[in-house]
Amino acid sequence: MWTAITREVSAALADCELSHIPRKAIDVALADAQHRDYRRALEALGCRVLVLPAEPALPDSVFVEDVAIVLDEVAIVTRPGAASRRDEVASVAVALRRHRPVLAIDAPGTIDGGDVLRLGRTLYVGQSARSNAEGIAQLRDLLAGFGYAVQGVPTRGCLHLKSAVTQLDDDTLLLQPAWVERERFADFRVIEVDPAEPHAANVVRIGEALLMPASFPRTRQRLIDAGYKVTTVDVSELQKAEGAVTCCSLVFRAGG
Ligand code: CIR
Repeated sequence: MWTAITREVSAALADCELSHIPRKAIDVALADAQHRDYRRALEALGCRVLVLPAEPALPDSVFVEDVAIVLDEVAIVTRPGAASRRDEVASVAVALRRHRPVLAIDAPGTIDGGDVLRLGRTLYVGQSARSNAEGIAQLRDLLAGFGYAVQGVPTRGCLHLKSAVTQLDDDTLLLQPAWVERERFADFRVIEVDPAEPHAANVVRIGEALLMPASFPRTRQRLIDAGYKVTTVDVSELQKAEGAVTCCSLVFRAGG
């Protein structure tokens, strides 16, 4: 059974961190409605969706992906690169402790979960403005005993590694070649985003199904043509906060 931890949109979402896109007015009520649709989409794909209450004082707290890495054996709560986001961690750690032993990244290490792409027993971690060498080294040490390798990957021009590359199936990645070198993933088949849709590489994979933003029809068509089953959800207001679809949930296997 798939479980997805999510958190309701903060009323302060408009005060979010922004790194690579200009600030635009965000309709928080619409963001809230879109987040509900996102949760319904996850349910339709077979997830049991847990919803943490909104954190009114933490603008980016809807983006729960960044505060934890959840593996089959263990969860790691991160120390987010943006100081404004560090108070998001504690409540997610409480929720995770019901499902996994929980370990933590400590200062001066930083990691954003959006930088962590697990492919089999290797965790690729974006060497971004949010995830530093100390955080990556700590993650490597924490996971060595569980049989996971941790490998840093340079990124450029994007917020997180998973802005640039996500997994479509065990052998295939969806990738934005302007933001990460394709050669870093030489063992994988790669489908590139449509050049007109630079932000389209971020998709949620639940088993055989994919969930992606509605705003990338060309890339979606590439995936459909390649035989994937693709569901879309309108996340325009969350995209204005530099979020997309993976960032709004922590998906893992739990319970029977
Ligand atoms: C931030 O800059 O931290 C938020 N405004 C957006 C975080 C999106 N997270 C993600 O894609 N994993």
